[in-house]
Amino acid sequence: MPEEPAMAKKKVADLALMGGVPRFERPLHVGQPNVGDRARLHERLDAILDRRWLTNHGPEVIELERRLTALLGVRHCIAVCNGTVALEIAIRALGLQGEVIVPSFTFVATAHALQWQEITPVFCDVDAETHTLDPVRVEQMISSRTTGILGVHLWGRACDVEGLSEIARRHRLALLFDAAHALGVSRRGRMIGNFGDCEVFSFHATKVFNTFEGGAIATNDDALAQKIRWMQNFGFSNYDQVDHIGVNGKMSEICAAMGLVSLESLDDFVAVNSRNHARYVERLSRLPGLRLLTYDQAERHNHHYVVAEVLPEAGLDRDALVDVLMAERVLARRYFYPGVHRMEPYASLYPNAGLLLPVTEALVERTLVLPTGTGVSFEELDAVCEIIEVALSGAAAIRARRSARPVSLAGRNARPMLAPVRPRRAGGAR
Ligand code: T4K
Repeated sequence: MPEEPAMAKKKVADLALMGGVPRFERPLHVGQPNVGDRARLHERLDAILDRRWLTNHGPEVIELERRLTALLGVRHCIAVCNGTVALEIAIRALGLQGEVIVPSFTFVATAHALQWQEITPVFCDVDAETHTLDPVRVEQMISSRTTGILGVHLWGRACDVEGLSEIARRHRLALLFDAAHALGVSRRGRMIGNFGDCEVFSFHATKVFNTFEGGAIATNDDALAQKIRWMQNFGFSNYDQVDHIGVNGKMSEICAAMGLVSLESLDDFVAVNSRNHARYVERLSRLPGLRLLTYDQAERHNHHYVVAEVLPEAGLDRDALVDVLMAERVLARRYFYPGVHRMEPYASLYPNAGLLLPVTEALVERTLVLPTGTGVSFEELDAVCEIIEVALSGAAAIRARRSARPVSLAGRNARPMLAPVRPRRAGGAR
C-alpha cells in the first residue's frame, strides 16, 4: 500500500493544531485574485505606454465602461478608482444627509462612506436566511432624519430589492445598493446594476472581477450619471469650468486594461467558482452543524463567496474551526466579524446598537468564508474539506486541546500571518 504523505489528514491527531504537519506549504487565501490572459494584458499595457495616455478617462476606461454597460444592460456605468470612493460619490450625488439605514453585517467601507460625510449610519438587522437587509426592520428604523436606504447584496446574493424599493417609494427615500460582491448577478432575470437610484460595484483585487483597485457606479438615471461624472473629476464640467464640488475618483488606464482582460475571462472565473461551490456543498453540507449558503439556481451568480455557518451541532465553534484551518495555513476568514457596529467609531458612538441587531450578532459569531477562485486547485479544495471533516469528527479532542492551550490564531494578531505569499501556479485561467 502506498504511504500517505505526512500532511494528509485522516484522523484528528494529524491536524497541525494537534501537533501534525501543516497541510499546505504556503497560505491558501480567501480572495486570491483571478488573473486573466497575461499576454493580452501586456499588449494593452504596451498600447497605453505607446499612446502616453495614462489616466483621465482614456480609451481603456471608455472601452471598459462601454462593455460593463452592455453586460449589465444599464444606461450608465461609470468606472471609479475603488468601491469605497464610488460609494462616497454616489452618496454625495444623491444628496443624502441626516440618517441612512444600512446593515451592520457588511464590510466596514459601507458605513464609513456615510460617516466620512457626517451622515449617521443607522444599523439595521438582516434576515437570517438571506444575510441581507430585512425590509420589515428597515421600515421600523425610519425617522424624520432618514434620507436613504443603503442595501448590500452580501455574498453576491441580491437584497429584497422589491421590498426595499416599495419602502423607499412610500417614504420618499433614496435607495442605493452596495453591489461590491455582485458583478454578474441577476435578480428576477435583471442584472444587478439596474436597481434603486444607483448601484456601486467594487473591482478590488479580491473580487471575482478585478481591476487591481477599482469600482463603478451603475444607474439608469441620466441626470444622476452626469452629476457623478462631474463629481468624480473634481467637479469639472468642461475645461476650466467647475460646477460642482468633486473629488478625484478616476480610474487609471492600467486598471481599466486589467478590467478589460478580466472581463474576457469572467465566464471562466465564474465557471471555476461555480464548480468549487458545488464541490464544497457536496462535501460539507452533509456534516452536522455546517450550513453552506446556496445560490438561487434560477438566477445568474458569480459564486465568489463560499460561506458557511457553523452551528452548535458542529461540536466546534466557528473560531475553533478557524484556528484548525489557520494552523493548516488555510486562511479562512470570519467576514464580517465583529459587525460594523462593534468597530470604531461606531462602537463608541452607538454603544447599544447591538440590542437591535440580534440576527447580525448571531451571524458574526458563526460565519466562515472558505477559499475559492482560480487560485485554488480542486485538490486543494478537497484537502480543505478533508481538514474540516476530520476536525468535526474529532471535535471533543480539539476542544480539550484548545482549553489546555487557549491561543487563538483567529484573533487580531493573525493578520501578520497573511504577509508571506510565494508565487505559484495552480488550476484555472491565467
Ligand atoms: N462594500 C463591500 C460589501 C465590500 O466587501 C467592499 C470591499 C467594499 C464595499 C469596498 O470596496 P473597495 O474600496 O475595497 O473597492 C478585502 C478587500 O480589501 C475589500 O476590497 C473587500 N471588500 C473585503 C471583503 O475583503 P480584507 O481586509 O479582508 O483584505 P486582505 O488584505 O486581508 O485580503 C484578503 C485575502 O486576500 C487575504 O488572505 C490576502 C488575499 N490577497 C489579497 C490581495 C489584495 C491576495 O492573495 N492577493 C491580493 O492581491 O478586505
